[in-house]
Amino acid sequence: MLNDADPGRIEDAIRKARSGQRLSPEEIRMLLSLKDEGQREMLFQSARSVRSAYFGTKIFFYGFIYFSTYCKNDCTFCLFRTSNPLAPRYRKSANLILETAKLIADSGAHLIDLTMGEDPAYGMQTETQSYPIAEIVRQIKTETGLPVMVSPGVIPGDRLRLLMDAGADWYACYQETHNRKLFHKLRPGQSYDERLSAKFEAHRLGLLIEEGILSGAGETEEDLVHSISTMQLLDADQVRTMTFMPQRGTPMETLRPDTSDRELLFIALMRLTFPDRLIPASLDLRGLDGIEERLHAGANVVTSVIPPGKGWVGVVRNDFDIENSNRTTQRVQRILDICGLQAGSRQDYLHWMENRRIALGKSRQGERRCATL
Ligand code: SAM
Ligand code: MD0
Ligand code: SF4
Repeated sequence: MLNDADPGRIEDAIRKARSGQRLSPEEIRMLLSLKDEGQREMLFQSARSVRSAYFGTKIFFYGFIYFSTYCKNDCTFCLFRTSNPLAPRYRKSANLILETAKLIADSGAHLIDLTMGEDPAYGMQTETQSYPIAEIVRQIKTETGLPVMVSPGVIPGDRLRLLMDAGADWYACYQETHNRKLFHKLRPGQSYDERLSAKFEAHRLGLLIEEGILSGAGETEEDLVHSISTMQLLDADQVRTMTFMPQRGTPMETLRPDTSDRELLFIALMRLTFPDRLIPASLDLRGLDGIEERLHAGANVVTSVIPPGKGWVGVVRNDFDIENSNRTTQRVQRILDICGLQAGSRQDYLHWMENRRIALGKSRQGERRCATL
């Protein structure tokens, strides 16, 4: 067993990661179990310098529009699970969605994240063969010109294509864990393989994908090692982790909330493992107060920007730091100033997306060439 308190081994592992070499499961476990403040800071400092090597001081903002909180699933960690009578339920009108998207765009955001529970009301309309989410994507794209991420849950390839044809750029669908047993505890009645292959399919179609896991929801360090390799297998364009927060009226309500220590270590580890990718710092966890430590750990996208006064909710801290305008780009800008960081331009973000698509195109050509061999 490697002695994780041995600074030499930590420096070796960090140096190895920075030179682009893959870390061994032991090294990942060692970095994930750092307790000593000085050693944690060594990891965070290297994550920040890797970030600046690829992104300079540029940070991106994602607006969040959770347009339907109805859901047919019963995830044990989620406030909006179908059998939770305490969940605030709504379906927002297309007009309010569009109005809010324009507000978010005018506030300097780089992308709109359109999220919903797996609400059957937004499924394919058989009689008209129309797909309501695609219509919303098309309108937002036309009105704001911003890149659009869709988080509709698990949907089949033909719907993914309809969303892409309507202008969607990203598909976000988090596995929560890559431990199948834990997955079925967190997402009872759902298929692990279906959820994972939806992301491979989205990539095959040409969408950018975001993978995500929960931290503090019962996973082991071994599970986190497996998550790193699964994220590498997916070649995910954006990777995230969110600290599990207990929700009223859910089976996991009484679990003791975890600190964000593990989330921060995992963010730094993802930065070392995926140096040129996007890694979120979500306002949906500890609000504005939680952003600095996540940027300090190597994140480079501030997500869950929500304008006040429109009755919108978040997913995790559904009504936290919204009506006081703390989830606005203006407030986040102050944190960037403190951290010596700055908001990237729209062009910077589009340029990153273009480069990513080119890289993906090349790797797909490589795969095809191998397949013919
Ligand atoms: N319904 C869609 C789905 O499940 O894919 C989109 C909803 S949104 C992406 C839900 C995400 O928020 C989950 O995948 C999970 O990662 C995160 N989340 C939900 N409840 C949470 C909680 N109590 N603590 C931390 N993260 C949570
Ligand atoms: C966030 N509240 O970015 C949002 C949400 C879903 N694609 C994102 C979890 O934290
Ligand atoms: Fe529904 Fe998504 Fe919540 Fe699961 S995480 S209950 S699919 S909204």
